[in-house]
Amino acid sequence: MAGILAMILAGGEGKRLHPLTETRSKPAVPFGGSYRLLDFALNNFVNADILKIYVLTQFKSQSLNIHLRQAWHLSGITDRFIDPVPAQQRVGKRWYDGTADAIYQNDKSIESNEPDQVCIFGSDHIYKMDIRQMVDFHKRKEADLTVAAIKVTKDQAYHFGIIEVDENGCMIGFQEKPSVEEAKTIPGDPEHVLASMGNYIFETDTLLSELRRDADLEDSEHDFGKDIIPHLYPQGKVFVYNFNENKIAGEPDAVYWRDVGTLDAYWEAHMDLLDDEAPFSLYNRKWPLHTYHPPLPPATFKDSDGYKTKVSQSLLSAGCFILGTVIERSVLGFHSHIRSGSKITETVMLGSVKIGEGCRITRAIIDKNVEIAPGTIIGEDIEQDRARFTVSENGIVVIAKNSKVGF
Ligand code: ADQ
Ligand code: ADP
Repeated sequence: MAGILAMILAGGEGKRLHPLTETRSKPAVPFGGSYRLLDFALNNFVNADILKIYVLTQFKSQSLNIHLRQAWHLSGITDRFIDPVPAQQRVGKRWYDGTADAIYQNDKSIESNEPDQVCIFGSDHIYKMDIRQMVDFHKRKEADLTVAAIKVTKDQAYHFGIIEVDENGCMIGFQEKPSVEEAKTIPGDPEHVLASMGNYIFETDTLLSELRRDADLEDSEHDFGKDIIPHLYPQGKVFVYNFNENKIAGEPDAVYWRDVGTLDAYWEAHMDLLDDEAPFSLYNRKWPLHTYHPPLPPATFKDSDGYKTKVSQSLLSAGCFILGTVIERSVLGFHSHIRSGSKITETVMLGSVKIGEGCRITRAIIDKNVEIAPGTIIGEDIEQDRARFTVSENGIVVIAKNSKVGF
């Protein structure tokens, strides 16, 4: 994989994940107790031995930078690197426009590495992909650009770039976020569309010439989905890599790819981790999920004040300290402290949350550094919760970072 350069787009604002993205960019949002969203894209590259990686940041990137330094610091005597690249106004006094502009503004970094191919991947999704298999496909097809794609139900079409493909895997149609009515369904399968995953492999020459051409256009939004792909595919050398064919040892046959762009999707993806037959496993030793682990003691469980601690179908991270509490179907980040007589159900805690005695919390997302007073009840009376907190469409209560509740 020596001739490959990776550029991970990690500047997303994540407006629909508010308030989780009030203080951090979307790729920095914690996930699964120990990880951040960006970790999944990074693991896909690192586990595929692609180790020249730029991470392009823009909005509220401080916690992402800290995480990259703590978890993903590559240094030393080789030419491998994982480097954060903040928006630097290298082309005039402006931040990044669309995703293509983010890459265009860093064209000199591409040139200086002299790669044969450049992988441009998003960092907003939960999935495992052996990117080597997509690179092999790209080379076999002698493509100028390869776009990764996955089958999704038609009702989701308006979120994605929708692809039409011929029998050789060549792209013959592309609509960026069409309406559900207008989206082109898969031939013979009117319920599904083929969605772009926002992951691209370019031949370096094609990429640089396309970016420079597009940069001069006044009516362009400088976005891969809106501008670059629609211009490039009619030339006949854009191919579509079917993600369903990506195979990783130790993984189930069905691939998993989860957009966690909304609070409900974020919560549901956590519940997926807790199923008996979890569609996304954190345990495959052949595909380790690297991340930063702070120096904390193991999770500790004690019975207290006559209350028994009982934990089922849950993930608890290091530093958790649980006294006399019932925890069901929940994911607790580092350093969650819960005092006796409480019950926590179907709840996601992002870390350093303190919960007092006798609380009942159901179907909630609790951001970092939140303190909850003894006797607080959350998630049982949604109308009352709506007055105090953000509540998602499906009724998940979200408590913002640093909140003090009930004091
Ligand atoms: P979108 O979902 O709209 O569509 P977009 O907002 O362009 O995705 O974000 C793509 C990636 O780039 C994300 O990882 C995001 O964090 C990052 N990003 C966004 N703006 C950025 C900027 N200015 N600088 C740096 N990083 C930035 C895209 C495609 C669709 C495809 C979906 C798949 O356009 O065709 O179907 O992704 O989710
Ligand atoms: P996270 O909640 O994502 O884990 P951390 O608490 O680990 O975030 O780190 C957040 C970092 O961002 C801290 O270093 C903090 O000082 C910095 N930070 C937070 N808000 C701002 C802000 N408005 N401007 C600049 N830096 C900020």
